[in-house]
Amino acid sequence: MTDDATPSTAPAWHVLGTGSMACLWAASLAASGHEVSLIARDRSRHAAYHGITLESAAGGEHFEPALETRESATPIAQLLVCTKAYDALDALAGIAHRLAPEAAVVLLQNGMGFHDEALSLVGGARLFCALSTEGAWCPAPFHVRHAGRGVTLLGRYPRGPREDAQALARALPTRRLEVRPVDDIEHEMWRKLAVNCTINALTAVYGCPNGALLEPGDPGRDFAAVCFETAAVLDALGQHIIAAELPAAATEVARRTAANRSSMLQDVQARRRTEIDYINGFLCRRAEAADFPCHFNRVLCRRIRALEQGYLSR
Ligand code: NAD
Ligand code: KPL
Repeated sequence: MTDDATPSTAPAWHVLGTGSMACLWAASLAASGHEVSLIARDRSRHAAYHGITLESAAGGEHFEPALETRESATPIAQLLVCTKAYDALDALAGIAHRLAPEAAVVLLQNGMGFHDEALSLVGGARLFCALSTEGAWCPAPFHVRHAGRGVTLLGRYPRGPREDAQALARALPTRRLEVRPVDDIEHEMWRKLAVNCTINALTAVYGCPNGALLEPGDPGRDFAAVCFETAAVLDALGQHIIAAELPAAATEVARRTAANRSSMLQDVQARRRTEIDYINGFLCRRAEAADFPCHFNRVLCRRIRALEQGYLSR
């Protein structure tokens, strides 16, 4: 059963990854009548694969996209990369030789610092980035819960006319997942990075929900300090508007998501590697290159890496 009548001539999608976002998007693409295949890291995922179960407010559904590994020879016309930031380049490099000359490649990761390298990996293909606030998690392999509806901004990287993204959005499951094409996705990436720098690591260090950053006490005091420093760094890096808006924007996100655990706190609590190197770590590298101090963000990076070492090295 599919949502709409997608023409059978539409190019197929490949979704790289088998985690929460990969399953959400692959199932939603299948629901919209697209031909879609998941690409797993290796064959170890195959034994557990009997299709994707998608649970959402509308109930449970089952879809059966093909599952392949990077060794498959099928050319790729449309690729959605759904790995974590730290795996994106390796994953892309493993299948770049399969990209058709005019292929569209969409990177769907939090964080910054790997997109220019991705641009050189995709050669003549068109690179897009997607920033998503959809919420999804997998209680079991290939079983995904669509826990919160959000919006996905989509744009050509580093920038490009909105029409490019509009054309690609027509090949996405927009009846299920809201997609908003934008002209300057890099600007949106900076804007999201700025907010993530102020909320994610701090909530992971204190083990608190986002709203605790707005209350009196140590988390609230540190939130004010990290907002101040992050805005100063962004200003020094030429991101003047984002810098000026950051304190109010970060406060508003913390207020709106007060009861939520940030994605970094969830990673730490589940003893997973975090994306710190692509959030506060990226900001620190840029600040260092500009010879601008970034003390507080550096401390946050050290604290998160120490937490990770406590469980990843065992
Ligand atoms: P996840 O850990 O659930 O899934 C990542 C998947 O990538 C895993 O299945 C892993 O096996 C796979 N992978 C790694 N290397 C690979 C390779 N070489 N080839 C094939 N597969 C490979 O992560 P996720 O929650 O789906 O998040 C993906 C990205 O989306 C992250 O950057 C995250 O921050 C972002 N994001 C997630 C959510 C969410 O609600 N889950 C929301 C917004 C943004
Ligand atoms: O994007 C987020 C995240 O957790 O990664 C915020 C906006 C901080 C919401 O929790």
